[in-house]
Amino acid sequence: MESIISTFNINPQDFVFIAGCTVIFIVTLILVIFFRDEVPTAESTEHQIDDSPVQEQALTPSKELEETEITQQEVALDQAVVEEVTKKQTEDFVAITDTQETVHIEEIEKSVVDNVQQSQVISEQVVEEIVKAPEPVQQPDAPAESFLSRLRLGLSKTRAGFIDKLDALISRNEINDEVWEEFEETLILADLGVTTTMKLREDIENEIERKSITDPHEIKNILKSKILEILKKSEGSAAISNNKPFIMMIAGVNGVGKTTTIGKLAYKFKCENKKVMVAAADTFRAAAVDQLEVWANRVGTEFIRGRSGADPSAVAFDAVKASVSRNCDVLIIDTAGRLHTRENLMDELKKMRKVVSRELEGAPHETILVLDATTGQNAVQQAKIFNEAIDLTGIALTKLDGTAKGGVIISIANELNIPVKYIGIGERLEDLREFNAEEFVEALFVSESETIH
Ligand SMILES: Nc1nc2c(ncn2[C@@H]2O[C@H](COP(=O)(O)OP(=O)(O)OP(=O)(O)O)[C@@H](O)[C@H]2O)c(=O)[nH]1
Ligand SMILES: [Mg+2]
Repeated sequence: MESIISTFNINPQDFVFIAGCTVIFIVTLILVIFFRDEVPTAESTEHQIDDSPVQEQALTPSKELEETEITQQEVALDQAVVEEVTKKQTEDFVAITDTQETVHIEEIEKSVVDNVQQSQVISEQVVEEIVKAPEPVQQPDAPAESFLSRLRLGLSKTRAGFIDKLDALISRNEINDEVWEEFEETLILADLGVTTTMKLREDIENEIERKSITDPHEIKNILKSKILEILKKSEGSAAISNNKPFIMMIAGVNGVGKTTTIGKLAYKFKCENKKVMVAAADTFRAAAVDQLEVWANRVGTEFIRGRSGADPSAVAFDAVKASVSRNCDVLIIDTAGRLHTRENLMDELKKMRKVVSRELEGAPHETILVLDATTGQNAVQQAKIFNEAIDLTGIALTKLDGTAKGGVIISIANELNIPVKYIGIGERLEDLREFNAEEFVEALFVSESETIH
């Protein structure tokens, strides 16, 4: 140290001062360098991840500043935009409110009604589709004569098994016990049933005795008038009432002809210029729904399709609503003939009837049971069971064309207090007829030579 002092010729006090300043400078320098390297910022870390050199970051603080300023400007801009938008929305809202206040009260009421009507139409859960009616079908211009000849033709099997046998019977010379036994047998084979057969025999025998008739041919004439008497009592009006929509529920065991009958009914109403809707509430079989849709398309009616497996009552409920909102004249509801669930068919039908009547007072206006004439006396049993469950208003007897058991209609009319409203005499659209006792009896008792025309 003395050599340094003597070499540079400075006094010792100046030397201590210079040395102290140098040490302080070096320590300060070391501290600055250490802290700058060892405590990096969050931004420098991000940039490291981005492979940007640390040194560059450390050497460009002005860039950070620039970015911060831009961000602050953006935030300020965003706030301005938000404020502007909010202001505009508020103005718009005030404008809309002002406009709404000036809208005429009737327009508001109309939109409310429209909304209610729309919401009334369907609940998407049960209804899969409502198909608008296609172009209407041509009205049939078939003359009345062709109907009668078709009825005669339709009843030809029953006539062969009933009237032809009767003709053989009355060709005897006298009326004796043998004739009466064969008479009973003929009527029972034609499916008039034991009760009705016995009643007819008793009534005719009494009349023959009272009038002292000996000619067996008279048996046929008296039988004809007695049958007409029975059928006349059962003849029900098929006319639809003023109720709009007129709602018909169609029931019956499987395969009797419900869906086909609905197709024919829809056609009949369509020909009367009615707006018709058909509803497929047999949701257990997809094929049943498709089958009804085919009929609806063929006839040109509105069609409401229930979702597969949906509650049939819910479909019926929606169908009623839809038919009201679409201003239909007639709604015809198809039902299942057999359920594939453990539910009881009668309970299901009762429920459906209740739901429909709750939705529209007085509905269903018709509860028609479809019976298959080929099942003979079984049809009478079915009618009794269905009537207990759902209060039938009428019967449609189908397939009279395909059976020798058409005599069942006389049994139905005699034993049940339910009017026969329709008869089915074939698979064509026009093969459903309003039941007319006189026409029926004439067609049944017509002689073979007359059926040719
Ligand atoms: N010959 C004839 N056949 C008929 C008549 N009515 C219906 N059918 C036929 O009877 C069969 C059954 O008719 P559907 O209408 O499917 O019977 P359904 O009662 O709806 O049957 P499910 O839906 O299975 O309960 C079909 O082949 C029809 O063509 C009729 O008056 N005469
Ligand atoms: Mg069916």
